[in-house]
Amino acid sequence: MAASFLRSGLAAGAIVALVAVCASAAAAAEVQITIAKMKFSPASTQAKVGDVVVWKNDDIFRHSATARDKSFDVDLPPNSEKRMTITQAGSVDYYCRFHPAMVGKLEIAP
Ligand SMILES: [Cu+2]
Repeated sequence: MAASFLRSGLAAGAIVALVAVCASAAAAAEVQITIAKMKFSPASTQAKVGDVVVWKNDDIFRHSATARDKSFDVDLPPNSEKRMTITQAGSVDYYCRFHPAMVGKLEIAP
């Protein structure tokens, strides 16, 4: 009796969680990628088409976020911030044109 009550309670909870996930999937989100001390952070970012990437350069150096597949090339002067709307799904490796050892990855869901 107690066990079946618990089980139905869990099922109801799972349905509520599923609805919440679907609702959030429909809305575009902002994902921030910060450059500090010559590093992209986070190094790997998950996003989806329609989301906006906010590139933020906290360094005193000029950087760029340049896609290896050339799908984007964002110039980032010192202490600047730029917004980029994602229009295409895929896995995109990017780097900094000025410091090629600086690398990151965007995993974009459709
Ligand atoms: Cu750089």
